[in-house]
Amino acid sequence: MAFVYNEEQLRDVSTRFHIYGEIMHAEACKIGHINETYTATYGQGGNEVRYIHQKINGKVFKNPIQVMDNVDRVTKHIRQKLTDQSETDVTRKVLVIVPSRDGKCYYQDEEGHYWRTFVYIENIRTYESVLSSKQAFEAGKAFGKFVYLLSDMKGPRLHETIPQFHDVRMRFDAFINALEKDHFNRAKLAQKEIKFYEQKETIVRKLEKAIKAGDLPERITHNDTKFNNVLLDVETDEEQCVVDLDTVMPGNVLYDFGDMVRTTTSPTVEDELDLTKVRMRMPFFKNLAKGYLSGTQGILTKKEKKMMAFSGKMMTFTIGLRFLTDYLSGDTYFRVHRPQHNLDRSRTQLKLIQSIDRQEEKMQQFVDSL
Ligand code: GN1
Ligand code: MG
Repeated sequence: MAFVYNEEQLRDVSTRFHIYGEIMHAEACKIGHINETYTATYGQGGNEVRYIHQKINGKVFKNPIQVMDNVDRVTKHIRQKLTDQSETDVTRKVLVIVPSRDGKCYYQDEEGHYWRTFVYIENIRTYESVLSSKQAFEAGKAFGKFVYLLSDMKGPRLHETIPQFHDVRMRFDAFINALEKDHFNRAKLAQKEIKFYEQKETIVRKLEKAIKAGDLPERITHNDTKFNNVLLDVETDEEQCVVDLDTVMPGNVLYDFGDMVRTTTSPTVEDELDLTKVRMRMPFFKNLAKGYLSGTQGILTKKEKKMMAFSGKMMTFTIGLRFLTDYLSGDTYFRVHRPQHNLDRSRTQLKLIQSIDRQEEKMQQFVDSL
């Protein structure tokens, strides 16, 4: 359910970070299914400045300190690389963590919840669905660059902030398990969807096979490359920065590219009710792929590229399956705003999978031609 905005609590949190001004007001951000996010305006030195405060969902992220350790390392690395390349406006191009009063990347409140603060990036916009194929290009470029910039990061392997996050076999088993239990007696309301997802187990097998064959090198990936996690400049519509770094961890590029196919090629939002509108549009896919390959600057292998069209289907399947599993399990994971919301979401993904199925060959042919 939607979270309740507690002004007093936020006021307290605001004093715990290394911010010089005083909080004036804050707004809860409704986007995102997991964490609680607030945009807070401060009076500071006679100016108004904004910060993002976020309460990390401790049920989803069991070890928030590890999450912040990853975010800290990754943002520092990218900042260093951008600075080395003499980029300007670096604080708009990578998130800046505002430390707590005791110099940590987070603050733990009396109830044990973890909070963090980022510098707010001004003059940007995010969208729930794409408005133009140029936006798809920009999203591809942004997340491609992200993987590229992190490809030479040294040091220990990043923490797996959610173990097996994109392990589609595990997700499939969890679905079967929820279905067998059917605790909420909802399976009867989702017969068609259940059948569809069951029959698509071939997707799971194909990915398993590629991983086993060593076709997909481990990379540092973002793992939540939804279009609304790209900040676009208000004036130019050009990508500035990617956000939501909680699931940055070891992965493979199919996770990142696939989730972009899911969120940048259909004109619809993720929970669109008019299913006739849901479809994978080729010009958007083409721009997305061009953007991604320009951002990754030649680091992708032939085998990775060979699976790019498939990745769209695979990730739409994975996320759709998770929505359906959550529906069957009583909506405990994704925040819902209406009954059957998760079922609706799984249905939208189903339509998109069907549309990708019809075009997959052509999509891949295009990638091959690049
Ligand atoms: C969640 O909260 P948000 O929207 O950034 C989820 C993603 C899903 C996405 C589906 C940690 O991300 O994996 O793809 O919802 N994040 C987590 O909209 O589970
Ligand atoms: Mg997220």
